[in-house]
Amino acid sequence: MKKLIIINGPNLNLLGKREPEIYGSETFEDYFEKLKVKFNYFNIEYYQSNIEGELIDKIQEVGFSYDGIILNAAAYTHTSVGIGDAIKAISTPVVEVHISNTFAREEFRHQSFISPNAKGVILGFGMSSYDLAIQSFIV
Ligand code: CA2
Repeated sequence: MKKLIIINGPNLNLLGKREPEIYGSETFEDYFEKLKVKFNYFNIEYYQSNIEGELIDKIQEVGFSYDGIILNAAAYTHTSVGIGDAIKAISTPVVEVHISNTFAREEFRHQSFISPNAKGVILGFGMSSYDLAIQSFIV
């Protein structure tokens, strides 16, 4: 069974609780339960942190043994050389995910330190972006 992990960055613990017009009204924990049922042929874990170094630690921890990382680094996407370097250093493929279409938003969200070393990028499909990213591991 393929082992995947969804890693969410800062403030994504607020999903379903704040700004529903941008990010929807479902908590990630509730959505994650549905994903586990739908993709029951994958072993899928979930990790969230608001702390850049903790995200890097987790990427290093799983990055040589898991089959895939689905990463929404949230605001660190646009700022973190450290997370970008971590993704470059590991062997597990990373699919970058965003709930919103970052290219339809402010200019500073058009830059990503993740994309150059990601296997692919899925953005703008709401929470379904995670679903689509998991589907990319069906081969
Ligand atoms: O669209 C995405 O998934 C983002 O990664 C979300 C980040 C944003 O900085 C990126 O540019 C695009 C922000 C996550 C904040 O999540 C919240 C959720 C609910 C309420 C407030 C913030």
